Amino acid sequence: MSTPVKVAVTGAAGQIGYSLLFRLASGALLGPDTPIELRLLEITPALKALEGVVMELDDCAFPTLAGVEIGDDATKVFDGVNLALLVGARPRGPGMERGDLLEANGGIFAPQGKALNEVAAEDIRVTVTGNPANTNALIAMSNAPDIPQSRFSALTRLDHNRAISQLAAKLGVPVTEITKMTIWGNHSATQYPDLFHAEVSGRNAAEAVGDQDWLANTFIPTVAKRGAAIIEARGSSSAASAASATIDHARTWLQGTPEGDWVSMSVVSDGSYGVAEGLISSFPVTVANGEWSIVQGLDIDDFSRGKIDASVAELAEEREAVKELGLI
Ligand code: NAX
Repeated sequence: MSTPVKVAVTGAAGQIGYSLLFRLASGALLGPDTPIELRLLEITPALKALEGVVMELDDCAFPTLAGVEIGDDATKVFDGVNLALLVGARPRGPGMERGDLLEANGGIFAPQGKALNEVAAEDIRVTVTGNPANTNALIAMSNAPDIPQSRFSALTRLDHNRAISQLAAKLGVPVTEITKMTIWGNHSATQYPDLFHAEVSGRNAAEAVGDQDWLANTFIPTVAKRGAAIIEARGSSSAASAASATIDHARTWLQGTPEGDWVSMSVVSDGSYGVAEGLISSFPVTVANGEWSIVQGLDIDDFSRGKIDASVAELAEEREAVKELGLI
């Protein structure tokens, strides 16, 4: 077996963590031949619960799990990590305004960005799942000046997977027939799941659906509000699906996209498709040799333009707010 890959998970005692850790440890990310070392960060009051989770990890006797370290000090936990999955975040509490939420999360993601900058491995890759994911990733990136900006990303793969699943169900085809799905913009209710570039068995998805009303008034809101629908049904937010998407995202980043397909990743904008430079926004991306590239040259019609602009405007507002708070 090769040298273990060191993977940090924050918020490891939370709901998503409870699903994510077991899949990571069992080889779902790196495969059966690469050992993984887990570095788990929690806040002090959650460390005891995390010890219980580690007992369960031990009890699984996963052949690929080379070690587990836990702690509440980011500079110790992140030391030498190759991949950081930043899941722990401050949820919006009752009466909390957006500014309060951004400030509370700034208090988490600014120091975590600094710690990664100081102690992570040279090849560090960072994925932010904790909400507001795009702006939290922007805060972490801005506080890690020595790490290339391309190593920061936020999770829109869950939205991407939801869009694939909804489209496949509508057309009665297996999910494997759907390619080139794109989520544009922010991981929020303003996100834009785009069927105009997606394909079903190689055919344009919007044409295959042939129902603009379904596309605009059912598909887009169903995908964008799926998180709320799950809370309504389950009584708590998506956890196993979010963990699964976090693994899909990281696996694609490490292993690449297949020929003729792409995925949705929130990455730093270079100005492509009119998305202001420096925002962390969701784009169609291909990945090769561990590096992502934004798919270029897609035609954006007026309908899509309006949707992308609205979501990007929200990201720009969030950036202004965290700038004013001195977080970036
Ligand atoms: P939980 O509240 O169950 O767990 C969060 C954990 O983070 C807690 O154990 C808490 O102690 C820990 N934590 C808080 N501050 C921390 C810090 N400074 N360092 C380390 N750990 C810290 O939430 P869970 O359901 O696991 O969701 C985690 C995050 O994912 C939330 O922000 C949630 O909104 C977000 N989600 C993002 C999704 C996406 O697609 N990007 C979808 C699912 C999910 O809603």
